[in-house]
Amino acid sequence: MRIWYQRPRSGRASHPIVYKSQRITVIIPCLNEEQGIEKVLSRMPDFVDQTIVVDNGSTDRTSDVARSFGAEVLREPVRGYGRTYKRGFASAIGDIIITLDGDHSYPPDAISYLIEALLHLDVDFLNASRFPVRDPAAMSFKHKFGNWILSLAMSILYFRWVRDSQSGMWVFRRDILKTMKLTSDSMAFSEEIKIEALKNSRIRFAEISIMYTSRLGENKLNPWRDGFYNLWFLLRKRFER
Ligand SMILES: Nc1nc2c(ncn2[C@@H]2O[C@H](COP(=O)(O)OP(=O)(O)OP(=O)(O)O)[C@@H](O)[C@H]2O)c(=O)[nH]1
Ligand SMILES: [Mg+2]
Repeated sequence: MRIWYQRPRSGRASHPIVYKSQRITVIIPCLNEEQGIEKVLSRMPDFVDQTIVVDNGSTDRTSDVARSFGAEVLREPVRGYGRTYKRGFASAIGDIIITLDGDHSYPPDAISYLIEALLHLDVDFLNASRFPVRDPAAMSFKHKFGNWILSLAMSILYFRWVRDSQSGMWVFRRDILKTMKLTSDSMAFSEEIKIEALKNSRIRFAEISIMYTSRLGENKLNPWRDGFYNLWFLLRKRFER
């Protein structure tokens, strides 16, 4: 049974919202994403119970913009993508958590479709794959190639085909977090959470494609440094005792 309540345009719901008996939390890490976060939050579906924006020491208006849309803003002063997620997870109350970047490259409109898929496929962790990338401006050839290498490496090391090991959009049941050992504070967090899901036989994992588009605002990723570090992290995690 689906029960939706209306909520004011900005601000959190004034009544409890239940999406097929599941409370929904969206977590968005942000480092100077004032442009992107405005677009992302303006497209946030009404059935989302809790929207957490983790501001990783932004010097622009990211936090103000997020607050104006009624999001819960958490400040994480120590830099790092993984660091922001650990901070966000600690405050999440939803039964289902959805993540996406604050740069408006992942589609908020896909949230309902992804939750439906999680419930319908009866899985615990659903990875939203950016591939095939249909928007030619969304990802350079170099990034596609790097992503392909990293996903191939993860697939070989963990004996499981993963199309997009670096996707930043995941939908999962919050209770699986307590079974995970999440150590990375950096961009490698994205592959680490998938590895923790994949290697646990009690966590059902699936992947589904979404539309990925070009980001708003400035690039922060350092493709060579982050790419090689992520490859090193994969190997270290696979062979650690
Ligand atoms: N790179 C980076 N991103 C961070 C950090 N903290 C929070 N973020 C946010 O994490 C999300 C992912 O980072 P992006 O820089 O978009 O990484 P990406 O999606 O791999 O790279 P792009 O193709 O440039 O979008 C964005 O919303 C960032 O604002 C950090 O320390 N470094
Ligand atoms: Mg991004």
